[in-house]
Amino acid sequence: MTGRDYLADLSARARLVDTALDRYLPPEDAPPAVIHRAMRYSVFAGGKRLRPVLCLAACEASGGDPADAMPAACAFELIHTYSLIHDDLPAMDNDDLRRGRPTSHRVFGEAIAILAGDALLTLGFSLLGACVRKGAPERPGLLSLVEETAQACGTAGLIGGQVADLQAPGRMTSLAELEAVHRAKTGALFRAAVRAGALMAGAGTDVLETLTAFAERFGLAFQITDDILDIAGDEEKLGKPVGSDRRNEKVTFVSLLGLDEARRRARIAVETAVSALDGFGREADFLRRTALFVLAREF
Ligand code: GRG
Repeated sequence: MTGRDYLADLSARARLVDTALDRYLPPEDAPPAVIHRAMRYSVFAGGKRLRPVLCLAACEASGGDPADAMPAACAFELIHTYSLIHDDLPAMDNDDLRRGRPTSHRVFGEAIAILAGDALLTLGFSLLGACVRKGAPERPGLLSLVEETAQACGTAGLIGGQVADLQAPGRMTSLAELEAVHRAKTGALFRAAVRAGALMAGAGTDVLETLTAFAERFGLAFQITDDILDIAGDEEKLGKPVGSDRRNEKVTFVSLLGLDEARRRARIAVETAVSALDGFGREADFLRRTALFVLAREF
């Protein structure tokens, strides 16, 4: 399968996610309309939908029906979009462009942008709660879904990583420190999304652990390539300005290791992620191909 075939497959899966997101988000004209417009503006501004498609693919790899995992998959996209809106705020990165469009606070003002992020996070957890209510009687492993996802979003995950990043933009000097920040800031949500897909399929401990190992290496590879794209990427394809890490004096995998070594580490992380899936057959092909896509991605 060529890279172009993979992109067509990714985009078909992303379209299914978009259709479901459209169903779960309140209509734009439902009062109070401005918040619903803001939520939809950021969710439908584009985005690769990697977290939801990984959630669905993990469900498929675990022998489940991906359609069952769709509400959980959408929850991860909503939570991810919340984190992007808040990350762009003047009090955080103060960015003007996201997903090729003006950021939420530039269009709706800061107060509505904050509330739109909050509302997406809340809606995400509401969808996860519904998954547990419906699925847990048959799949008791699902009982941990909300708790696990809350941990991935909290001070040991997204928020903790963001705080460390804000406090120490130029102070992190070791690779171990940088990896720990990104395990929390970027990796935790990928990990939780993949585990959620497996839990929705009723996966046992072995499958869950294997997919967790995949997700952790995937998350690392994704962050390294994100740092590489910030130096060597194309602004138009990325939908945001390049060079912002250097301008903000951020320590990145590229600033610590150089471009060649960062590329080598990304390749190793992807190879390790793919080998974690050795015990799976064709049902894990989309996970494997998504890991390979991360190495080649231009956006
Ligand atoms: C809780 C405010 C708050 C922040 C949490 C996730 C995060 C920390 C901030 C978002 C900004 C950022 C650069 C995060 C690193 C992860 C990352 C590379 C996000 C971009 O993910 P993609 O490329 O985005 O999947 P699309 O737009 O394709 O969905």
